[in-house]
Amino acid sequence: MTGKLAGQVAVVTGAGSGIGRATAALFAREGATVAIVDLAAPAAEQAAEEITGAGGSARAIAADIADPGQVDSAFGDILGELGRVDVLYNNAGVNSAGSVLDATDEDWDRCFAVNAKGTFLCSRVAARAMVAAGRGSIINQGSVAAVVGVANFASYCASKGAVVALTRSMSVDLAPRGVRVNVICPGTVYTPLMEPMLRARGNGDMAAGLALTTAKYPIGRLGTPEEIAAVALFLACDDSSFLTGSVITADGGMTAQ
Ligand code: 1HS
Repeated sequence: MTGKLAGQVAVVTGAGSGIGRATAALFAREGATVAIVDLAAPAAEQAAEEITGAGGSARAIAADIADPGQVDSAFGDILGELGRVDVLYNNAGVNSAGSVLDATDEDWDRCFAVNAKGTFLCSRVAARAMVAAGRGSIINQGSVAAVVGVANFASYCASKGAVVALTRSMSVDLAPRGVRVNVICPGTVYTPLMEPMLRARGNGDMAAGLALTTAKYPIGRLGTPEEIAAVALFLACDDSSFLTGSVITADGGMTAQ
């Protein structure tokens, strides 16, 4: 451990599984007290227990980040108990298969409610605390789907494009106030979130969907949660002190081709 986040408070949304869980564990190993925010209370509590069991500091908070009241309540608890928010990783998200021909209103609304509005709601309350402290780092979760067109993924692509645009806007608003805002655009990482997409791509065959997806990545494999967590740590700590408004693709070369 190098203590890159020693003494800091980090909020990670969607930290009950996948990239968020790996990032929360890494942030804790680097000295942060981590608020594990997740829709699923049992997953949040298990992630927090894993961190505290390993000697780290964590709190579990169940919240739907698409719900303004739940976001305000969650951050009220975090600020009330921990007194500050130094890092916010807006990792929580949903995806939904479907092209413009067959995606439903509900697909669109849910993708935007969680991916775009959830990022906005959490950023608004965290940024107010960070501005008051004169420093902070907000990391948003974009996607390669915000950079290139992904077939059969209309609502998700659009919502992640909104996250990239929001990141840029927030970065110019907050830079003079000492708060940096950047976005990671991961390629596919094999997590529970991705299984519906992989299975759909393989017409019900997960192995076929995985092969078709992996073929899109020049590096020859999908990413791991830990590889994205390492990028989040870079953006969270002062190693990235001159970065704000940056779009960091972490995609095994997928968008380079
Ligand atoms: C879910 C993640 O943001 C990546 S979007 C899917 C891109 S690809 O792997 O299907 O090319």
